[in-house]
Amino acid sequence: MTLIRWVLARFILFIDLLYRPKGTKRSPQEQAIVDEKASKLSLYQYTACPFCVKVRWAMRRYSIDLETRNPKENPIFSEELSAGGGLMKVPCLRIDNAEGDSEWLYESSEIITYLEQYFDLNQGPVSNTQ
Ligand SMILES: N[C@@H](CCC(=O)N[C@@H](CS)C(=O)NCC(=O)O)C(=O)O
Repeated sequence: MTLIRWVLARFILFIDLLYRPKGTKRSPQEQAIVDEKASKLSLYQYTACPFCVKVRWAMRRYSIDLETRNPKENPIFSEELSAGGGLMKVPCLRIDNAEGDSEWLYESSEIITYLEQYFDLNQGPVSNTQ
């Protein structure tokens, strides 16, 4: 079982490398807006989880540099995820707001949809209105 898991993890990492998308080119000013907005978000994820790879591909495709936190590698991240999000499940997007509270969003497809809306990715140049 451990061997199968190991092989599967290597396969996922290989596919991740092989099909990793190219990034979005922006002006330095536009990228700075994206980076500032990204600083309010962090992604709890595992390296070889296919759903996490899907979210990381979207981040890469859109050139969104989120902080990634691996609960398997850091017990603090593990505690944050289970206490804050309520589930020990990845991927999970943590959204920190101005009041110091956090929202926790599970489900890879919902995370990608959230990123597309938060960064206005389907509506041309990035704005800093959020
Ligand atoms: N439908 C979810 C699936 C996420 C999922 O199954 N993640 C696995 C890791 S690959 C996990 O965290 N499992 C632990 C659990 O479900 O408690 C998504 O698209 O994000």
